[in-house]
Amino acid sequence: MRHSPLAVGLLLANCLGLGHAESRTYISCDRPVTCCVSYGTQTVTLQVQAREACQVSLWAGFRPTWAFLNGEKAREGWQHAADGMVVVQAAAGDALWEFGVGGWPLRGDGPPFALKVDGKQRTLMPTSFWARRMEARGEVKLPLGLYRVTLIPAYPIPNGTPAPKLRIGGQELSEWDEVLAANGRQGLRAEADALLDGEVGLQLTWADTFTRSPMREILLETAATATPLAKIDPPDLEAPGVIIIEAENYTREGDGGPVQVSKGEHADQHGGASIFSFGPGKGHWVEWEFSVPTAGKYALYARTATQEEYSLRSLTIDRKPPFPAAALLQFPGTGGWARTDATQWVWTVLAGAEGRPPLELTAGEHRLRLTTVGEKHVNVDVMALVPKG
Ligand SMILES: [Ca+2]
Repeated sequence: MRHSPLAVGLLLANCLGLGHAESRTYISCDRPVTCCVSYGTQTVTLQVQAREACQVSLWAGFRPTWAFLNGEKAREGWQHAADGMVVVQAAAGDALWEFGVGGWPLRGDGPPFALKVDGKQRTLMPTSFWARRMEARGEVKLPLGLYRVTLIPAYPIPNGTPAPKLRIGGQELSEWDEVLAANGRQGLRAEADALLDGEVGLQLTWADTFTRSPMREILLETAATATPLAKIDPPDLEAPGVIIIEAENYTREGDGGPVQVSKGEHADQHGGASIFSFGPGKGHWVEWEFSVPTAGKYALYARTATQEEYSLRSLTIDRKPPFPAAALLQFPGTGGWARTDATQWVWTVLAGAEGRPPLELTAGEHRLRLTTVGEKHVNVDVMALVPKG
């Protein structure tokens, strides 16, 4: 933090000043008055509660180049005495004085900046400035997907400046990596992609004192758009060459869990069991090892149930996405968890249909992994690899 204010709260009962060990007077006044002083880096804030007009002398430690009184520029009513001392003519009542060095800080409305999605401007974000904070708000409509978020400052941000915070779609991003963005500008990229859907509200707050607006634009870049999986008729599991992967026979899991194995607690389970508690931990993955007797192309089917509106998973085969859409597969909501109602188990096809390529598998051992994206559960009963002619 650039500002680590030393807050000095004091009640001055009389005309006495408050000093310290080196006999410096921090603050003094000619009438009984209540004051609170806080020191930042090259800023000083003085709150005064005075019953009558009075004169307050304050040690700032610098010669101020600007002052605000109650948020308004104050060119009068104060003066720099000498040696970092500032003398304020305080009126009766409450007052907030701020002093600092450098250009006049922005207050009130500032210039709006652009919010771009995949290079196209979608909206303008109006800005507002306070003593130690700027804020910008906006809204944009987006398809369900993962988005890379980059803030493009208007000028190089000095070292030691606190990090901005961006609330976007209910998530708060506050960890940033410095990157060279696609538009050739230095940017701050969120460490994690944001999962966004529908009307997405944005609120950027930046806790610092700004003499000019620090923001040029916010860039959202689509990392993956969700691919909805359609509910389909069950595949023929008895057909020649079909490889069955029972969900309950998973090999390992990580970054969340543990998944629970249901042995008869759910309706009509293939193989007598299924898994539940898959998710909601972000990034929770489950992996299955399976053996392919004959090399070839295979469609991949899954039987799942979820009471959620939908549930997102990424798919990898041997730790790699087999095709781009595998980064964000959207399992459909099925109306329940299939605890008692077997119709809540629904088949979908992940690969080898609906425009997605089949899996090309060599003979031998392979690993299939599903990783939670977002925070929604899905129950999995069984998966099937069906040879594609
Ligand atoms: Ca099963």
